[in-house]
This record gives sequence, C-alpha cells and structure tokens, in this order.
Amino acid sequence: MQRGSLIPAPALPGTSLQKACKFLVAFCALHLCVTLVYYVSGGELSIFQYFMEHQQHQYRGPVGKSASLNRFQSALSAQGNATPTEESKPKGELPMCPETSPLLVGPLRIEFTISVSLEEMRQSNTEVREGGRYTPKDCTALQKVALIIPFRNRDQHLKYWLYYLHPILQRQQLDYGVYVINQDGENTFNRAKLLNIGYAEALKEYDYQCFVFSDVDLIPMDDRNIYKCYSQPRHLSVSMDKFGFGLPYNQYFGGVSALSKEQFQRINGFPNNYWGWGGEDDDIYNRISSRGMSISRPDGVTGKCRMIRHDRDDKNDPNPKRFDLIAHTRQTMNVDGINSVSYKVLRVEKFPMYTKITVDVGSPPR
Ligand code: UDH
Ligand code: NGS
Repeated sequence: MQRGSLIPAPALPGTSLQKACKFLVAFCALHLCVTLVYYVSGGELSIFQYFMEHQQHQYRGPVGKSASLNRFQSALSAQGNATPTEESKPKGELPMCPETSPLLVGPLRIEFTISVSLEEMRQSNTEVREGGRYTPKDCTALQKVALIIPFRNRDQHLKYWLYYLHPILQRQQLDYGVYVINQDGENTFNRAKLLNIGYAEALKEYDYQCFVFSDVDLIPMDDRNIYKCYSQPRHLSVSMDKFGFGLPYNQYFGGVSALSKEQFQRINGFPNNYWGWGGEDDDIYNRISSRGMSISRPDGVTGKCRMIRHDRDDKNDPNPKRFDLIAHTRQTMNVDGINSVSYKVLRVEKFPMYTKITVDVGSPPR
C-alpha cells in the first residue's frame, strides 16, 4: 500500500493563483461574448438608456409633475402617430428622446447689449431647417411643438429671441417650428387673434400637438424651463425680471404659455375681440379655469426670464373695453374664439430661422 494515498495531498503553492487566472479568463470570455452580441445587434442601447434616464430623473427631478405627465406625453405621442403625414412618420430605428434631455445646462446668461445677426445665427444653428424647423437627429422628440409669436415692428427683439431660443429649444430635444405672425397695416394691435391665427396656420404645415405662445420680448434664463405641453395648460414666464422675479398676481397668464391641441380646442382657443393692450391673457385664464383645468407652472427659479425693455407701441394703447369683455367671458361660455376667427393671409415667407406669416386681421368695430 502506497503511503500517503489516504492522506490529502498538501495544496500546491500557486493553486489559488491558478484559480484566479481561470476566473479571469472566464470573465474575459464573457466580456468578449457580450461585446460581440452588442455589435451584431447593431448597437441597440435601449436597456442602458433606460437606466440612464431613470437615474437622471432621480437626480434632477422633472420640472413638472411626473406620473400624470408621462401618461399625458404618451397620449400626445399616440395622437401624433395616429395620422402621420409624410414629415411626421416615425423615423426608423430612432428611440424616443428621454423625458429629461441630457443636453440641458440650467441657468443661462441673457443680455441685450450684444450684437446679433441672422447670418451668424444661421451659421451656428446648422441643423435648423428653413422656416425655423428643427427635429432631433438622434431620437424621436416627445412632442411636436409650434412656437407662435405675435408680431409687428419688433425686428430687433425678434433677433434676440431667435438668437437665444433656437439653441435652447434644440437642447430641449423638441421637434419644433417657429411662426412669427405679423399683423399687417396700422390698425390697433390684436395679440390674441394673432395667436389664434398662428395656431391655425401652423397646423396647416405640420401635425403639431403642442403650441407655445410667446411674446417676442421674453427670453427664458434657464433651459430647464421646457417649452412643451403638460397635462394642464402651462404658464412659462412665471418669474420675470420686470416683476422682481415673481408673479404680478396669482391668475397672471401673460407672456409665454403652452397649450396642447386638445387643451386649446377645449377652450375654443383665444378671444378675437381684444383690440389694444391688456385683458386678453386674463380672459384666457378664465376660459381655462371655467373648463375645469388648472395652470401648471415651473418653480420660480427655473421660470426666471428677462424682458427686453421697450416703450409702448403705436396702436397698442390700453383697451378701454377690456374689463367689460372679461366680465362677458365669465358670464357666458359661448364665447368667440378659434371657431370664428376670420383673417386673410397676405404673405408666407420662409427665412432660415423662422416662418413669417403676414396677415390682415381686420379692424376693431366702431
Ligand atoms: N407686439 C408687437 N408689436 C406691437 C405690439 C405688440 O410685436 O406693436 C407683440 C410682441 O410680441 C409683444 C407682445 O405683442 O411682446 C405683447 O405686447 P407688449 O410687449 O406691448 O405688452 P407688454 O405688456 O408691454 O409686455 C406693455 C407696454 C409697456 C410700456 C411700458 C413703458 N415703460
Ligand atoms: C394686467 C392686465 C394684463 C397684463 C398684466 C401685466 O392688469 O393683461 O396687467 O401687465 N389685465 C388687464 O388690464 C385687465 S404688464 O405689467 O406686463 O404691462 O398682462
């Protein structure tokens, strides 16, 4: 009998080293397999994206209310895909953009002393298409947004608006178009009617689901103030420098606001009969609350914005009838709006950074 056959052999020196090496080789082989599978599948990263998005939400927190918003956004996307036009067809393999864009930078420096030119803007926004249209390259935008600007004789303000807003809107990963609705002639200005016209005209061009109505002289100071629609009508210009970075009153709905197509239709759009300055934004607020909706807003830091100081424009004096008109909307819900807007389009001009639609809006009743 051989001595020692019943006694376990003493561990050879280096056995644990051998085990570690085997483990390392196995790990490398696994890693190689995973890499191969990834390349063969064409680099589909959706699972990683899911985790990244999830982490971002926990880290930054969305500007609005999250759960209902998600459902609302799915509804918006579904609406948009229901009747796809040539332009709105889902783009092949592109994943949906994340709910919070990873491109956002937060607070921005906004000043109105620098000189800005449309040509320079064009050169530094090469992905913006003619007419001020943009679609994200790497993902499918969550919303198709038309930006509507009521306008007359404010070219310098418009340059600043385009200069600051185009980069912001691209970082927000929106599929958007910019529409400047230019009131022709010398009649009294009619802001809300121009906004109705912008809604109707933009829809003729693309399957927009969301409409952001912005004064030409207001610039957001933080790109986390997303120019998109929410489950309730959104007021975006909530913290203006001219009001000491707050609201002038709780029901204030002026400046910049966003309504989905469905929200806009539910209130029959905006009033057509406010000629001159004031009251039309209060009327819109009343339409919204009388239809059982509430106003959604970003917080006071995210919602900070600057206004370009200016004098009162010609033909936009305070409207003496505005208080009576507001009272009338409150009393009757059979108010005029998008269903009865009448106007004539005189010109549609496509510039590199925006579409300008010049319209005859008529004149106030005598
Ligand atoms: N707008 C024009 N042209 C006009 C009038 C109005 O483009 O002739 C548009 C523009 O988008 C503007 C928006 O309508 O941002 C609202 O008009 P507004 O800027 O005149 O209204 P706001 O309440 O100012 O911002 C009122 C004039 C205050 C003058 C104060 C002088 N110290
Ligand atoms: C209210 C106006 C609103 C206007 C707001 C802020 O008094 O239209 O002031 O005006 N309502 C009425 O006149 C009924 S601002 O300080 O920006 O000129 O938006």
